[in-house]
Amino acid sequence: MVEETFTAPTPREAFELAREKYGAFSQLTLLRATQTRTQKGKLRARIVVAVPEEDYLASIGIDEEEELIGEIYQLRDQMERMKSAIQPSRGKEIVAEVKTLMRKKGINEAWLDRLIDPLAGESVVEDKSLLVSYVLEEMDDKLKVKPEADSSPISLMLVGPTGVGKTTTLAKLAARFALDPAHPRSVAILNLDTFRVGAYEQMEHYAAILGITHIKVDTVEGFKDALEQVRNHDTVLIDTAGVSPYDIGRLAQTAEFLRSLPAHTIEAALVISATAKYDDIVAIYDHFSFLDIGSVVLTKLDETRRIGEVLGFVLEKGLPVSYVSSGQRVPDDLEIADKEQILLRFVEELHV
Ligand SMILES: Nc1nc2c(ncn2[C@@H]2O[C@H](COP(=O)(O)OP(=O)(O)O)[C@@H](O)[C@H]2O)c(=O)[nH]1
Ligand SMILES: [Mg+2]
Repeated sequence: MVEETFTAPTPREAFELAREKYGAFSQLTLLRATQTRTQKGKLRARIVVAVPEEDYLASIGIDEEEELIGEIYQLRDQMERMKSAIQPSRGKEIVAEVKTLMRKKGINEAWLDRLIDPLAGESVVEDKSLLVSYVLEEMDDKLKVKPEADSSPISLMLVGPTGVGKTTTLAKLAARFALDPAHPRSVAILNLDTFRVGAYEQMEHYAAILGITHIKVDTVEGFKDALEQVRNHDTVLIDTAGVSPYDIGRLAQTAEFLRSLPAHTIEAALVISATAKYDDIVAIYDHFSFLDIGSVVLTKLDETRRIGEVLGFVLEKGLPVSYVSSGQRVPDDLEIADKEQILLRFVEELHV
């Protein structure tokens, strides 16, 4: 019950006011009645009536308010439902957009799918820049680079298709190691590239300038002998024939050389041109898969704007990058692979 006061000239009139307000069916109880006279001498009656609470609340419009609140809640529910109905497709759109962007920049589709698809329904797929950052962070996490051995012996064999820059890279590496002012190394080059006319003579000239050992090898026996001869060198660089992935004869001959390798002492580095397409890179990798590829050398970074294809490849295979080459100049255009630089370059490419 709520107590309410009514005033009128007489108590009866005051009660009638209460009746008027609450209607004939409301359980009104008269609690008190007082009669006063105004200063002008008029009679005033003041009564206090007990009003049932729901009638009182209804009279001050709480009903309407409740209704309104109810409606607001309903609207909110509706909006929530609409939002949750919209969100998955919004996520899907953003996922599609980011995948397209990354694929346009050369990143392998399967790698992206494996990375992004499990994120469905999470808030990261509702924001494009957030999702792009997520992909980049994952690249940063997964990209491996191979640090250069500082004092331990190095035996590196460069393999890869014709024309990717194996011989050029080998010449750069030879100079890098032989002329290192802090730790000059005793470098030997074993030259298995006996197919290309003039290749040996060219390297012989270069080796003479650097004052390093250079041995031509064209049989498996010769290879074993050569390895024996260079035992005292702390750096052995092996150049191989530019084996085209489709040239089985040469590949077999190289494989024969490779089978004669003392296990695990010579690292095979796969030389890949940054201009190559993802599928071609995979085909090349498969052709050299009889070798235990220890690292990847990226060449011709100066010839392309897209490093996404090679980046996608090393990410997919989990192969570390050891060196990057971005020009023909020997020995200048060669650097130890730097993760930040590779990723930074990819990020720059994302924006063009
Ligand atoms: N633009 C550019 N050209 C390169 C790079 N590395 C090698 N080359 C050139 O690619 C061509 C083939 O190089 P070569 O070392 O003979 O390749 P190989 O067949 O794998 O031994 C030569 O003209 C090189 O000068 C590079 O990083 N950038
Ligand atoms: Mg060559």
